[in-house]
Amino acid sequence: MSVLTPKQVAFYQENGYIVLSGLIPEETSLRAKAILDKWVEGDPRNPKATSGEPIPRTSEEEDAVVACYTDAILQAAAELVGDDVSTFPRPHKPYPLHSYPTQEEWKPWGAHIDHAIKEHGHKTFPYAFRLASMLFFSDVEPHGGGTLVWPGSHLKTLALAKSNPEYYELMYTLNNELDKANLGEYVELAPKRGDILFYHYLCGHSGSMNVQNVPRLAMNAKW
Ligand SMILES: O=C(O)CCC(=O)C(=O)O
Ligand SMILES: [Fe+2]
Repeated sequence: MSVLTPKQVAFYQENGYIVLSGLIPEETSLRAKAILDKWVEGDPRNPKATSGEPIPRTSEEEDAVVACYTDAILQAAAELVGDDVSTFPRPHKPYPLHSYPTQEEWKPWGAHIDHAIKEHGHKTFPYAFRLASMLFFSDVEPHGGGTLVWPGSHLKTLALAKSNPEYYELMYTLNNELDKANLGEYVELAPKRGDILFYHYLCGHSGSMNVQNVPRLAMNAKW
C-alpha cells in the first residue's frame, strides 16, 4: 500500500523537496522530544545549556529517538525515489541538528548542497546519497530556524553539473558554483513536531537563524 499520493510524488519531483506530516504517532514524537530536550542541556552549541558536559545517551533513549523513523516514513522515502523500501534502512543512531536562538537580526543564509566538503571528496555522479531528510521535533515559528529550500533547484543544479560533468566531478566544486545555477527564491519552512522534510541530493537548501526563543529541534538522515 502506498503512503503517498501521486500528487505528493509529483510535487517532490518538480520541487526537489517535500514536507510530510502525520507519519509518526504522536506519542512516539513526544517521547523523542522529551529525550532531545534532555540532551540539549549538555550540547556545547546550546548557549543556554545547563550542563557543562554532554548528557550520556542510553541505547534505550537512542532507540526511542530513531523509532521516529517509522515504517511509514521509510516507505514514503522509497516512494519519492522509486526504489525498494529495503534500500531505506532505519538509521541506527540519531543525528541531532538543532538551531538555537540568537539575538542577531534575522537574515537568510545562501543555499548549499550536502556532502560538499572538499576533504570528503564526494562525487556528483554517481550520487553519494539519493535522499536527505530533516525530521522536526519542535513547532517552528517563522524565523525560528526553519530550513530554507530553493524549489526546483535540484533540476537547475543537475543541469549545471551535466553542462560539464568532468569539471563538476566533485560535489565540492558544484556547491562552490551554485550561484551559476540561478536558484531563484527560497521558501522558509515552518514545520511542526513530527513533520519530515525530504530533499533531493542536489536540492539547494540551508539552515536559518532562529530569532525566536525556543530551540529548533531536528534530526538529519540520508539514504
Ligand atoms: O538545520 C537545517 O535546517 C539544515 C542544516 C543543513 O542543511 C546541514 O547541516 O547541511
Ligand atoms: Fe545541508
